[in-house]
Amino acid sequence: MDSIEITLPDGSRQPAAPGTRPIDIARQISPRLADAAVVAKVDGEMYDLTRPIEKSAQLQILTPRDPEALQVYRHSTAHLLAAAVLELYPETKLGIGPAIESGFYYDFDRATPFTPEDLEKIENKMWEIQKRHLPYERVYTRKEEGLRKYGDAWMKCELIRDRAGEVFSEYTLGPHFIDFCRGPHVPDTSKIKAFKLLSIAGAYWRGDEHNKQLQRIYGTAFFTQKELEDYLKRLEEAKRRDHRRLGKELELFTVNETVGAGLPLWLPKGATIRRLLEEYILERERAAGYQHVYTPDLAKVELYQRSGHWEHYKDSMFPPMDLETEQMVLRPMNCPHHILIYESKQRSYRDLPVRIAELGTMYRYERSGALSGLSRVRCMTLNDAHIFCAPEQVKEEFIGVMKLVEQAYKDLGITQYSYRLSLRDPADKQKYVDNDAMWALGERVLREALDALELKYVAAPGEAAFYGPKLDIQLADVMGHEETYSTIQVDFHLPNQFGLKYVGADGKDHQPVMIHRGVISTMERMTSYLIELYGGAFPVWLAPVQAIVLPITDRQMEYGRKVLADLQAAGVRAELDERSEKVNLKIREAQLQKIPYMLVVGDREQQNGQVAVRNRKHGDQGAQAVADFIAEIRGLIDSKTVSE
Ligand code: TSB
Ligand code: ZN
Repeated sequence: MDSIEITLPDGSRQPAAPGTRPIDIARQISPRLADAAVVAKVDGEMYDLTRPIEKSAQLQILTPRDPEALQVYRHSTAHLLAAAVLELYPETKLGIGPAIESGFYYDFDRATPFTPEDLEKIENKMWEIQKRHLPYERVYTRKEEGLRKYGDAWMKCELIRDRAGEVFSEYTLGPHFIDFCRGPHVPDTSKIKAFKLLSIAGAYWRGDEHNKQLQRIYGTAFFTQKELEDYLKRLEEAKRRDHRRLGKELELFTVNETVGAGLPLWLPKGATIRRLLEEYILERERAAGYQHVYTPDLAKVELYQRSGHWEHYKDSMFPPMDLETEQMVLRPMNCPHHILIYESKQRSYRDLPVRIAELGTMYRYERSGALSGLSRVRCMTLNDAHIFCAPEQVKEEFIGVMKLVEQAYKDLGITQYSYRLSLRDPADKQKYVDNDAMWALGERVLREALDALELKYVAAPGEAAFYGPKLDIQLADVMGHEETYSTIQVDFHLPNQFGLKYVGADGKDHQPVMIHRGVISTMERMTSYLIELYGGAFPVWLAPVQAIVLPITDRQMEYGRKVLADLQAAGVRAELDERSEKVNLKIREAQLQKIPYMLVVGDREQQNGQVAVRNRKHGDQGAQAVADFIAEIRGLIDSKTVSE
């Protein structure tokens, strides 16, 4: 064959010699494209720019504008990292080095632990190699030859042995570095312009704790220095706001290994915030016609066999406990208990909608690697409710829940959120109830409600609950990482499983529809979000300590106690710093605790029945009569003002 045909994304075709490389075609199109090119796609497969094309194919040249190009760029930087580590520490054995959402990592087996100083050295070495403009060259090796060549590089040998096929690809980087790798990569190291090594962590080979522990070096890379700097700034900000760090500093919660991972203990100040959230949402729900109940945290396995949790959700449940004659499980969800409450008496169409709500505690076996502070835990309390209604009431109920969500977000100061329509993955029969008509109906109902409210949303296949589609409200952290908070779910499955009924106007039995909904998510996850949103400086109404009285000397201690008593009598959460420390130190510490108001009292304030008000954000506010200050702070509390 003397000529092949290359088809470009615009549909144009051109003849080329076999062995033509994507970069050659890019050059023909324009020098600018060739310059910007990062990697190619040939017949949809990621492909090195310098890899010969041997048969007619579709060709696409990817530039920094394509998200997939960034992955290749980052993975190429991981190779650079591995090459630098081997130059500096030749005894190191290489594991794998993939791109990840936030950058890349490489796993190393080396007896001596890497130190932060090593990271700096490695980074400098990476720049040194980068300047050599070394090509990432794809070569092919036969299996047995590869095994011989990699010798004591045990992880690479394991990967090679696992590979199907006799021949595999590897990539060289200069005369001394070669890595068993599928590719592709950028054409040469001069393409790599901005990267940074970030941290060192332990990781098990192949993620299995029975395997050897390796050292993982994390880094990130961007196409431009500016993007890298922006990212590093956000990373700093994220560290500053990290709820796990603030949770410790502000004494909000703690995690104790003897209790277990993912089982946080709420300290008094964190518990205050939680109680406020709970009281807040219970009151809103009471006003919206919800009935609150209490149900136990566990039940017999049978209950979950009936609901379908056992079939579709078992992997996320704690294993059952054997009792004398029965098996009990910790509940992963509250729905079955609420269903039994609905079922506990006869319901007529006049009773609908029945809205059963509970701050329901549930237990999920989240994998240890996924756990994080309060945001992903194994024991959680959800602001949960199940609405049992007639089919024609679904839309109105949906709108009612949305109103609750909007009001709650306003009161909590949450302004940035997006909607996600979470659908099943029709191919996954294990994870989702198999009933096409039911899924289609649920999706239609949700889309109609979303359209009626004119909400913009993105559809996400594979994110539904096992029993039905849901509308999830997504909040992002400083790094742009999204999690689901509020959720509204339409369910035709559980009412059917439990044979739920109501007597219609026609005197006949009908089946209600169930709406599962959580307005402010779990207390754990919402608290983690609020800690980060406010960087620990909670709005006055949510602050665990709203004001602290700071006597200048022991002389004003008595007066300080009186001010404290007045504040507490007015329902203000206040403290008195009774230590014989300098007032400046007391102010500094109160400031670090992010207490909204510091009330300094000296002789003058005592004589005039005043306090010298200091705001954590705006500083000195001057002296004020105690009663005036109380009226002001009460105003902020009662109006749930979130700005300062
Ligand atoms: C809304 N049965 C429904 C309920 O009626 C239900 O449990 N839905 S859920 O599975 O989506 O969970 C509800 C919410 O709990 C999620 O939207 C999420 O905000 C929160 N959540 C889920 N898992 C965790 C976890 N591991 N840690 C903290 N919060 C979680
Ligand atoms: Zn539910």
